[in-house]
Amino acid sequence: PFYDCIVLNGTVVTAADIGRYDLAIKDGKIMLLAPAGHLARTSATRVIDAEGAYVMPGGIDAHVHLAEPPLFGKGRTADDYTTGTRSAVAGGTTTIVSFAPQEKSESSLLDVLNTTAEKAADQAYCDYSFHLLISNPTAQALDEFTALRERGISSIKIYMTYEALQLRDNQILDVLLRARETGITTMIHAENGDVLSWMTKQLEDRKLLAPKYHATSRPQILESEATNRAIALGELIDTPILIVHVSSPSAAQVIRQAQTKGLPVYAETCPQYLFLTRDDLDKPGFEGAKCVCSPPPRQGPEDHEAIWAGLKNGTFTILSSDHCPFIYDDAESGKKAAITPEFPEGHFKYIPNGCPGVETRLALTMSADRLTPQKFVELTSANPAKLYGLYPRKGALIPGLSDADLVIWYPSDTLEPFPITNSALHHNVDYTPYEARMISQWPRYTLIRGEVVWDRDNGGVVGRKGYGQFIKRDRSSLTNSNPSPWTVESF
Ligand code: DUC
Ligand code: ZN
Ligand code: ZN
Ligand code: ZN
Repeated sequence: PFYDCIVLNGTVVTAADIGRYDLAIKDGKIMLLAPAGHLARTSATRVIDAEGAYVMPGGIDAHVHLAEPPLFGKGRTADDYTTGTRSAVAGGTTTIVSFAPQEKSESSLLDVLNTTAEKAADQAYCDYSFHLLISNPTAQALDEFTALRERGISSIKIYMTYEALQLRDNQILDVLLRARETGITTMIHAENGDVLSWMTKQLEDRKLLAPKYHATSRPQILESEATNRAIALGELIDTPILIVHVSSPSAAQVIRQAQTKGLPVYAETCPQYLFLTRDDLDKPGFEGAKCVCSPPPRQGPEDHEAIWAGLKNGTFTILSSDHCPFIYDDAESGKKAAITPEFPEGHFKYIPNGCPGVETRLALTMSADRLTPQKFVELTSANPAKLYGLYPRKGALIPGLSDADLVIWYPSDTLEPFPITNSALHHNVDYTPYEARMISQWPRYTLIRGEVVWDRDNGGVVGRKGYGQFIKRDRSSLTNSNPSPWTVESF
């Protein structure tokens, strides 16, 4: 047969279009899109009948934490490159971008990149790249930005909070200027770390320590203030920034204002800000700890509505998982996160911040049925590919150019609504914050470079560890590529 695989009778969706097509794959690439009924079954070695279901470019999750040491000072991440990417493919995600975290004591970013690359080598089920997480922007670290670009790394993440990670405004400016010069996109965790410490002290003084006070310690204003400041610093340097994991309607509003001015400000949100609320942190004992993430889930339906609106109106560029589960009860160290001799009942400030979600991101969002299929692809695949320099190899279905990375869903109304259960997931975590939540869709097949790696009804995860490749990335294609030199005289 001429083709390796054909997908017949699909409702093929990209960020731009939707229509009934047959699709042909050869040598791991999309080779042809043809009107439905055009391709003979005998033309390919493997035939997949989509039966009218959506066929989309595979999910790209540009915010995933794997195999990280206890950088937040508490707990190590639960998933490594094997379990995290296995979970990804079972949820329809074909490429992840995870973090290569610099600790303050490490001066060379290239060393950090090499260490992380070793952790991922021959381990991954899906394709992957890294964002460099910068906690100590020394002269040496900044000088290495050019070398990072040559290694295919075109984005970095910085923090405005957490003692072990927080950069001061002058350090942020140093980073942004060098990022501008080297064509790097800077992701910013925008929460005011000093206000957060102060709020935490107020709660401690009143002995308010249960998990729900995690949310109290991080009110919306602390996010919108930092977001506003991050945008101001980015405007001063005139360089693109992305605000990660936006949870607050007030922060979304600040971002929208900046975008309306024409500033290159991008934003990400996550399912936990569409489906969880502060009440999920308020459960007996330390159960609520499972939904502690930062920023915290907000108050209720009005907050969720504002985030959905931001997804629809373009305020949010991407929808990522921020998959960041931790080992709470660590057999290796014998430590229980959140429990200390001083606070035997636990204390919210010792709960590691993050929850699992790489596997549930697409199914939860699809089942909510709030976005057009094209918008769904834009937010979960095409835009992350463009923003982080993977497009059109990833995030598109352009014959000859795009990898044959696909997520194929069930025909509508063929799955009875069913509950999410942790036992059906593939991560290395003993809970999901979405346990028992009803959904109506799940990826039926996931293909990466033409190979079926997930077949829900015949074998489940059928891909293999080590199949996933490191993908070199170009600069972002969402902004102009050649800014004029930055000078202080222009102010
Ligand atoms: N930020 C993240 O991006 N992930 C987990 C915790 C955090 O604060
Ligand atoms: Zn963060
Ligand atoms: Zn994160
Ligand atoms: Zn989280």
